[in-house]
Amino acid sequence: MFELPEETKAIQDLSRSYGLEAIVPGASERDKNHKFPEELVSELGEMGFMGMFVPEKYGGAGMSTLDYVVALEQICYADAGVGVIMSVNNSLCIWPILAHGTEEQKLKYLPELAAGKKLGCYALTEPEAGSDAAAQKTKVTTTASGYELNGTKMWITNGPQADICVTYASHDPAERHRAISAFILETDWDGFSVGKVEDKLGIHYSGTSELVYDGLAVPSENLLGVEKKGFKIAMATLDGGRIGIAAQALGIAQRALDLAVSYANERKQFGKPIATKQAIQWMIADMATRVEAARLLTWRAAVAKDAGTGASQQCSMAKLFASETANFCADKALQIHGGYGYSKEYEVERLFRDARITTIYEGTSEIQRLVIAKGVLG
Ligand code: COS
Repeated sequence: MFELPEETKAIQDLSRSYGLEAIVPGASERDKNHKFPEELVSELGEMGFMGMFVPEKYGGAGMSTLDYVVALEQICYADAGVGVIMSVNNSLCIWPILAHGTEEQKLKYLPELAAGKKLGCYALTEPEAGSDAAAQKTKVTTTASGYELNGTKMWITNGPQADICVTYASHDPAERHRAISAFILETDWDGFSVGKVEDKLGIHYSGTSELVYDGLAVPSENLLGVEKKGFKIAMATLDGGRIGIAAQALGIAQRALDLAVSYANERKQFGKPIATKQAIQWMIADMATRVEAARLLTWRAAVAKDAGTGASQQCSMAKLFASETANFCADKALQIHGGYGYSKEYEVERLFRDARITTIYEGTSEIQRLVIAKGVLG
């Protein structure tokens, strides 16, 4: 697929113009003051971008995964920190409720999440369960009215601000993935608290924190899916999340390329713009080629997900390649800017920091290679 459908192009235009007009201007300031962009999140909700593939019946925009990645790329082109807030809400909180929730759960939680009136997060990672996600130590016990959760999650994007949390806990850690259940939590319940808020290298104003469950009572109707089948929900959710991160990385990579091109055409050394030098041209050519390839992989994964054709491998390929491309392009863009690129006065410095997380969260590059190799080798 090389041409986007007309309706997807319209979403691309809308997200691009909104990103450039409303998001770009405050990006540097947000990076400095670490302030969560509440107003932007509300506006993204009003535009239908916080619940893009939620059907209209549940208050969403009823769009496709392709529409979602195209819009997310543009929002991240404007500012990847805003984009990840949108990505986590759509891919990691809304999607599992939509795919595995009961009708009551969908009616209760999706409309406000899709409207940007409530914010979602996804809490799987723990201090000792990072890449080894099945090593869950958060413990769930059954009670007369449902369940009780005890444990600590960490690196939770949107953790400090979230109202709704899709989380995971084990009935018996020795049973690894066979004993994990998924739950929908409301963060104002007794026994739920936000722990340490992380001070990060980049994407400063998207909150990242620990979440602590201390005798957290969860009613039985908030079990998501079937008891002890939560690990598959976690993995399938991450498949979709990885396409979102691919789109985020793509936005960063394209921005780095565009800034590098514009600087290379302006900056004169040895009496000519540096864009006339082959050393610079080769960097630009490599960046442009990788960006195009990353975009095609990302679009292909989105289409495969919509078609329900077991997209795990495509999602991992898109995430792996796009995130490595974001880092490559941010690095080269900084190099092309020379000393100026190392200064906070130039946007490429922020892109370099923001790009770094994309090869780590929602599965490291090493985990993506593992998933891809498993698909290839069988
Ligand atoms: N969709 C649905 N089910 C899946 C799946 C997917 N994408 N991937 C695996 N499963 C199922 C398997 O089919 C298997 O089911 P059965 O017991 O019925 O055979 C089960 O889940 C366990 O699979 P597997 O044995 O492959 O699990 P591992 O413990 O070896 O873990 C990896 C596999 C490493 C790929 C997984 O733990 C992972 O993705 N880790 C990274 C976690 C991550 O991305 N964390 C970031 C969190 S968000 S910041």
